[in-house]
Amino acid sequence: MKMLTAAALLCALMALTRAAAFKEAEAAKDLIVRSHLVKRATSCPGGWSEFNGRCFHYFPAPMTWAKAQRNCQSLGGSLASVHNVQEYHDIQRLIMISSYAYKEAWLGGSDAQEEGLWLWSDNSLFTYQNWCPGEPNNHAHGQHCLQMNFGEGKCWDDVGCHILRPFVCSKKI
Ligand SMILES: [Ca+2]
Repeated sequence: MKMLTAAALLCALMALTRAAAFKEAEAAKDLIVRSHLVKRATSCPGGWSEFNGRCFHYFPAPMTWAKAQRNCQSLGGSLASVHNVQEYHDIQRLIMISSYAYKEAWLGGSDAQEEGLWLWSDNSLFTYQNWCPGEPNNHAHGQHCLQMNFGEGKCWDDVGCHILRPFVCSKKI
């Protein structure tokens, strides 16, 4: 009898242990699924790099500012806006990694609407600036788009929007 009771107890204990282990495994699985979902919701799509809570992508194919902007829009973004020096350096690094040079590239800045009034194409406020000395100079009254990595300072310059440049898109996560 004692043996039977002991065996029954052992069985019950094993069943309980198994149940607990199963519960634990399910909880772990749930956590993985959840963290995966959370990760998916808070990170950038493949090929995009996350800086400061936004996603950035460098496209090396040169095109006009407007065509570059349209391409960014078709990917759910806009030509990149820049809001501090850290972001600017992050974008410069992105270009360097891809093209092994600090290539001139379009950002989303433009004063085509009103001369001297610079706006970002993603509608964010144009506050941080990194113009090269003497820029923007609106040379020959025809420079309304912002290129980065200009000159020795790798700073900003205004140029004609029709010239062809690689470009950087940004979009929200
Ligand atoms: Ca200029």
